[in-house]
Amino acid sequence: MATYAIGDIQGCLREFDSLLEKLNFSADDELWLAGDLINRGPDSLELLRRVKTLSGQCKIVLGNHDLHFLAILFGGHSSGSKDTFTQLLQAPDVLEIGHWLRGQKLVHSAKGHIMVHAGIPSFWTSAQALEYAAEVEAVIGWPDDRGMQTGQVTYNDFFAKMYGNEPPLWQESLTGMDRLRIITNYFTRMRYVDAVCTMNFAEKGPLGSAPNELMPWYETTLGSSRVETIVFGHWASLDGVTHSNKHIAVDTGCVWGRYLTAYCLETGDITRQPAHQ
Ligand SMILES: [Mn+2]
Repeated sequence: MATYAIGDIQGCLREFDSLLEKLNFSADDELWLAGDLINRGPDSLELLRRVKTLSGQCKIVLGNHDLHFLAILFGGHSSGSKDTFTQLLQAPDVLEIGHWLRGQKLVHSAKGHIMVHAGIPSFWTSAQALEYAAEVEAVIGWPDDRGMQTGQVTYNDFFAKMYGNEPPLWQESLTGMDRLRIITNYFTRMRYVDAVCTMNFAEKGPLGSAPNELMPWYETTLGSSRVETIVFGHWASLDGVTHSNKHIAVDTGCVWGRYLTAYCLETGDITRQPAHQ
């Protein structure tokens, strides 16, 4: 039995199938998907249908592109010019897929590893990260649209109001949408931060390309005594390199013509599937 974490698939169904074949993926194995299952690539609809059939042996955390689709479906937003959601949004089973997708997690922890789409600020312990993730998961995954209880944010409210870069720095006293938004942004959008983990959303480039006062989120050490290895996606320009064996970057830009990457939790082995043309 093996556990494979796979980075941002972004609708690259053919490469996903080829990678599973290369891994000899079987019914005994487990799949961890680090978010951004869809968008930009060609087959978001069929990819989600495929992953849904694998649900029983699959752990999924949501990425910013997955949330963007849910914000279109449930929050009244529109597709942007680079989005490739047309087929998905017109599918007869789009609502069923959407409700299933919003029931997925933001953070998953097991087997000495924590999986998240973008990252975890170093001032949160792993237990805190799971706790704060659960606050958002409870809202977006709530079974009906009446909200958790009177006065609280419903999943429709959340998806309507989730966009924005504010606030960029965590405070425990935050409440309501500001609190839900910053938790979501840390887990699904963070790349570069300053020394106290204030998020910078403008810099997206490879290491060394940002101003000196910024660093990758995983290089801040504020209070960090984390024992788990963090598996994350979202940052294709890292090309899988973090220079830290406690931080495994699995987005290697398949949708940009590079690779789809699988990391084996038990052995640390990396398997790569080049993008089909
Ligand atoms: Mn992403």
